[in-house]
Amino acid sequence: MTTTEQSTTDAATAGSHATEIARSGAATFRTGGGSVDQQRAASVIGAALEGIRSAIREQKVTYEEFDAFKRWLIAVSDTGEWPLFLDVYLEFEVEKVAAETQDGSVGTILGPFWLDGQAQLSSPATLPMRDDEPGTPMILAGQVTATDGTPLAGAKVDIWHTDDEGWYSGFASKPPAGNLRGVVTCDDQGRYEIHTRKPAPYTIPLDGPTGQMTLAAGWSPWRPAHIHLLVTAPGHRTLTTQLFFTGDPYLGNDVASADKPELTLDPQRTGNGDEIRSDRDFVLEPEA
Ligand code: MBD
Ligand code: FE
Repeated sequence: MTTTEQSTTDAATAGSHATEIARSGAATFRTGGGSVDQQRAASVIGAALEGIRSAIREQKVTYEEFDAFKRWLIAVSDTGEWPLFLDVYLEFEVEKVAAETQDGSVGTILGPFWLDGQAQLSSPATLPMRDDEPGTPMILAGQVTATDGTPLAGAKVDIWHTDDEGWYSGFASKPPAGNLRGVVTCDDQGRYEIHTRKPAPYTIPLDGPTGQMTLAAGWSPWRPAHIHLLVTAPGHRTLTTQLFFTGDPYLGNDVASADKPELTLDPQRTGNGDEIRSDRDFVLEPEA
């Protein structure tokens, strides 16, 4: 994994990095498959194509529109926005299918901005941040247990989120590499405590084809502020989730359709300056 200093933050910069990560299969905690059964290929690909063909028939799509669609698909490739587009507009449906057979805490989509090789920390931990990191100081704490209630000693909480301006380190030029990202090992009772800054709502890049398509349709390009988490423990199924904030103006209108009522935090003031705190336990299902 290389994390180079980027001089600009445009759709193509973030997109090509996300494409590189997706292509490498770095997110191996969830990769699988490999062999494609012919019947499965025919039924899934056939259904997907038929969905598009029926849209063409029903909407009486013109050659001008078909040509614009081709150019748009080429732009998605040129800017490396396939991970962004797929994770914003389709991943939530895949996650719902996966959730049908997953017990334990409620999950949601991974998205395109997870990075491997981040700071390894022990609870209680403070995420890597700038000396003058802007935003409201926030503590997220809780316990990781198995579905039978057993505390999972040594569970890990991999956390990443935007800064107070909505930028992700590793994808935008402003925050330094590794900012507001880390993998926190829980204590011997599976407890974790993470000190960070409250993230801000986020718009997908508006200068790339995914954002342009979103604006062309008059849809909101915003995601509510959120904290991404991967909660892992040996012998247990990884929980991929996000946490949101009560009162966020974009809740219920997430461009990525990934917010769920069960995932909303209601942080309280701790009395230490303007610091806030939320407590959240996670339940992991034993691996099949
Ligand atoms: C994000 O920050 C995100 O989490 C998802 C899923 C898609 C686009 C941007
Ligand atoms: Fe995100």
